[in-house]
Amino acid sequence: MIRLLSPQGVLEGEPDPTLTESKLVKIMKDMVAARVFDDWMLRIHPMGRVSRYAPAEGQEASMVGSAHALSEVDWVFPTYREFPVLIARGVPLVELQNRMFANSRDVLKGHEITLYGDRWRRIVVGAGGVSLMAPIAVGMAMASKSAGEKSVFIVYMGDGATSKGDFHEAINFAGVFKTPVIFFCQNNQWAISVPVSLQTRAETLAVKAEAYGIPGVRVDGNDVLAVYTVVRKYVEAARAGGGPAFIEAYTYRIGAHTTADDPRRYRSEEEVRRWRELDPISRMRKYLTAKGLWSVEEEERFIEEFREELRKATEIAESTPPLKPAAILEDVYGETPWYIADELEELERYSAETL
Ligand SMILES: Cc1ncc(C[n+]2csc(CCOP(=O)(O)OP(=O)(O)O)c2C)c(N)n1
Ligand SMILES: [Mg+2]
Repeated sequence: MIRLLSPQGVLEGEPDPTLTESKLVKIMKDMVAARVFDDWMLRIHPMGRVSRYAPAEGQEASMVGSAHALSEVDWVFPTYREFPVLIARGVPLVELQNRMFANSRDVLKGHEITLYGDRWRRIVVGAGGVSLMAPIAVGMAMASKSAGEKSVFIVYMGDGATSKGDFHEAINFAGVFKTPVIFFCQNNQWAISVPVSLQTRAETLAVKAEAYGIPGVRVDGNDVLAVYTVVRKYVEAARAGGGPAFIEAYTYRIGAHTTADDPRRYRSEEEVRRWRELDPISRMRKYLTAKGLWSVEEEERFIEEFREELRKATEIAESTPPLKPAAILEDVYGETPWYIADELEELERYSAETL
């Protein structure tokens, strides 16, 4: 397992040279912002203000580190859990919250609950199905490569996704055609209530890459310097024509699978406690504080500011008028079939009468 920063925050290896001081601070801020976002969403969910949320606590280094290793021309395929990636990619909080509340400014018009995508930041909205985006990422990467572009495509997935057929078809195809795809797999130890030991008998997930003839590496997913360094290495190799790679970020999902899950039913408090000690944010905090680039006061100030920004963004999104129910069918059909048009008419009549 590749690790550059010890759990005590001591540098043990050589990070990528593009990790300048200002970049390190930006990465730290994005990780802290992601945790505040998580906390906020988990607070407003029980009030009935959002329907569902998938927390990312514990995985901030994997998500923020990988997102920062990309360039603007690269394409990102997040899952339902990658809010930290969206934050690191610069998605404005109001836009994110418009999506969460599915209001009339929702960029996706109510399609696909709690997943975000936009063309401008090259973020492809995910399908809820596990591993479904892997073949799509490979297809887009093939098209982009044959058009002579220099974009790399990163597809996020969980440990559970490596047991799905789509993943194996996608990685095989990517290997054969040397498509510029990074399969970024966060092994957070659980697929809802199913542990990794019931997903595979393989010693690691990274070894699966070997059968497809592509590089496969396991990186400490709670070490943001290692994640950034490894992802950047393979992203740039893919950009230069070296083909795909499979990266297993070894990490842990501290929270529930989603707000619809209760992990106390299938895992021990002791396991969670052990992983809390490996917290990715406190590791980076120790490292940056020792370098004189960060302090507790600075972090407190940043948290205050970010929370206020988030509160305002949530307020704006919540007070924006809701989508018209019929918007759910906009942008779905090139030419709306008659039976859908009939249903739309009925829906509009119904909403005019009852909403
Ligand atoms: C094809 C399919 N089967 C089942 C589900 C229900 N489901 C949603 S998330 C999930 C677990 C995914 O686990 P993993 O890939 O490890 O990702 P994680 O949630 O841990 O980030 C399952 C089974 C689904 N969305 N799609
Ligand atoms: Mg998982």
